[in-house]
This record gives sequence, C-alpha cells and structure tokens, in this order.
Amino acid sequence: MTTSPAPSIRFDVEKIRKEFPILNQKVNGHDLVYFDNAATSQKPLQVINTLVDYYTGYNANIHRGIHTLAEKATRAYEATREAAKDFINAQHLEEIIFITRGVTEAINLVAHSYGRTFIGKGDEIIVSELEHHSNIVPWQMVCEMKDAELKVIPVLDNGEIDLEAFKKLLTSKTKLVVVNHASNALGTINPVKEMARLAHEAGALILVDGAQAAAHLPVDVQNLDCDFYCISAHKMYGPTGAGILYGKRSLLEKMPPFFGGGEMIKEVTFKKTTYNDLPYKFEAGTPNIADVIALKPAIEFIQSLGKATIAAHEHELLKYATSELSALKGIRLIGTAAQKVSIVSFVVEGIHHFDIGQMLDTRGIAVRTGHHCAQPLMERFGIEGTVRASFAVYNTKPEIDKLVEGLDRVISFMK
Ligand code: 7TS
Repeated sequence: MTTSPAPSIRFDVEKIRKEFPILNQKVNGHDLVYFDNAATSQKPLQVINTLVDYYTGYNANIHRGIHTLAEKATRAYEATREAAKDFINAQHLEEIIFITRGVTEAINLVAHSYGRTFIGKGDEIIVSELEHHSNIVPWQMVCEMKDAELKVIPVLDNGEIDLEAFKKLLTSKTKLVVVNHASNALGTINPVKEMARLAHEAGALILVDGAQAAAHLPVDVQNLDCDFYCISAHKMYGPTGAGILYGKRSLLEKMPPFFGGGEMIKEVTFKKTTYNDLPYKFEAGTPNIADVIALKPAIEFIQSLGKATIAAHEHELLKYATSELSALKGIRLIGTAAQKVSIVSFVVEGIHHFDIGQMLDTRGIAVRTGHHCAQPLMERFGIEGTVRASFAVYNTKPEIDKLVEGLDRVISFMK
C-alpha cells in the first residue's frame, strides 16, 4: 500500500467509530481495542439495522413467492448482486454467486465443481506457501481424488512470494493456480495480476482468495483477469454466513453444480434433471437471505469512504505500528513485504504468543495468536505461531499506543 494517496479531508475516524456501537465498550475494565479484524471485522449500524428491518418487516423466502413480502425480499437479495457486481467490477451479473459461508465455501465449490470435473491424473495445481488452510486442503482433496499433484510456490524471507520460482513451476501440466490477494498471517499483498498473466500464458486458470483484500484493496476482477475470486462478507463489515464467489461466465457455464436441490433446477424427473441458468445453478436451496441483503450496506459503507481513503488510513496505521513495535526489545516482525495490507505479525523472544494474547486481553486489547490457519507458513519461518494485530478503518494511532504500552508491560513482566 505504499502508493496510496493521502487520506481525504472528509475522513473522520471518530465519526466512523460512531457507526460501530460495539467499539464503545469496556473489556476487562479497559476501553476495547479491537485488532482482530483479519478474523472478522465489526459491523456498522446500517448493516445491523438492515438485518432488523428484514426480520421485522419483510422476512420471506425468495424467488418462489408471488406475494408482496416475497417479492420485496427477492428484490433486496438481487439488489445485493448488482452491488457486488459493481463492487468487484464483474462484467456480468450471473458471474456473482452467493454462498452461505465465506471464502471457505467458495473455494470448496470451485474445488468440487471445477476441480473434480476438469482436473485429471497427472495434472498439477499450484498453491503458494502463504495460503490459509482453506486454500490448501480443498486442493489436496482434489489431488488425492484425481491423482493430480500439488506444487508449492515458496515464500521469501520477507514474506513475499518467490515469483521466479513460480515461473519455473508453471508447466503444460499446470491446470490451476490458487493464491490469496493478501495474506492473513503476514499481510503480504501478492502480485495477482502478474500471476494471472503468467498462469494464462501457461494455459492455466487462476483462483484468487480475496478474504483479506476485499475490505482494504481495490478489487477489479476484469483488470486482474482472474478466473475466480472469493470473498467473505464478514471480513468486509458485513454479516457472517454470506460470501461471494466470482467466476468468469464461460467457466461457470461449463461447470457442474456443487449442491443439488431446490431452485438450482429447471426441471426434475426421475429420468433426468436439467439445471437452472447462472447464477441460480450454484445457489441450491433457501440461501442466507438476510445476510446477503445486509451485505449491500456493507458494500455501500466501503464505497462511501472509498478504497483509496481506507487504504491510506490503514497504511498510516501499519507504518506507525511497524515502527513502534520494531522499537520494542525482543520483538521480531514476521512478514516485511514491500506491499502489505494493515496486518502486523510478530513473535517476542522467550514469551509464548498465547501468553501475550491473554495478557493483552486483560487490558482490553483483542489480537489473534497462533498459526492463523497457515501452519505450512509458520513452519517455513520455523515458528509455531505469532501475535497478530490487524487493523480496520475504525482503528486509531492512540489504540496502537495502547498495544505498544501493553506489550512493553508484558515483556518487562515476563522477563
Ligand atoms: N482465506 C484467507 C486469506 C483468510 O484470511 C481466511 C480467514 C479464509 C480464507 C477463510 O475465510 P472464512 O470466512 O471462510 O472463514 N481468516 C481468518 C483469520 O485470519 N483469522 O480467523 C479467520
């Protein structure tokens, strides 16, 4: 995020914080400092109110009722599809598939639909060493099932992907490259546009895990030219239990459905079933209507601030936290890539990350500790886990001061 423009004058963090009532509370006698945004972000009032409005005003099943409530719910659900298309600049509305969990389900959908159909014996899938388990395990399952091979792009000491090694891994056997847009464990922003170009040159497809990018970086799927892009609503100020799978229309058209059931069919007989058109082919059963509807105000919240403004603010926080934390004795930052989202991961010599997390919690500071569902990456760095502070648009420098002060105390107490 080094090229981010300066925050615009209309950026007012205190005003933004007022939209997140959860932030205004004491935890263990201290003002809450919420630095676990990479796990899940907090939700602004407009998202919460949208959920309440739906359940108190027009709760109904969608796409099937002809009554007024059902039509209103259907319109609201489909309005989120329009907003999502716009948010990631997809070319076609039917390229937006709503899923009922998040990135995990989106990746599994592609693995089980595309992977099981189009990956064969001897084919290769390339994954990076930076991946979350949800972008590793489904591919291991496909490889096991299809007798294909998983190849791994190594990570450099600063937490960047080794692009030269990636180029060497690409062969005519490569069918798919899977990589995150930004790493949840280290914050590294990956050169996914360049990787997409290289993958396509080799005749392979690319799936991008956008879990840690959607709330922080511009996402333009046409510009990136990725084949699949996956998003969790709950990490971008939206509700849990909803997400977006983007896929190029030509690919989604030839992929078989993942789930079978209601709504994803055209006609069912015991002899033969024909499937519905996109995107409904991939949305079997009653979807998570409420949470998809409430994803729209989350998208609008991000758009009202603008990604450039968000990125500039978060970059300031990242820069400040990096320099303040580096000055503490015994701290080693893990992940020092040139391009990072607002995540700092570190270990403290001689103190277990879990103890640090617990002691920070007694001061009202929420961080994540552990392997961050990226065990192969931890192994790469020869560590069991890290302490991770991940920032969102509502975080402030005085909150980072509290983290630094808290850590200083923990270090003096434990040593
Ligand atoms: N990919 C990345 C890069 C992630 O950070 C996560 C969740 C996932 C996939 C899975 O997303 P889900 O919404 O399906 O669970 N990451 C984290 C984290 O860093 N701490 O808790 C969850």
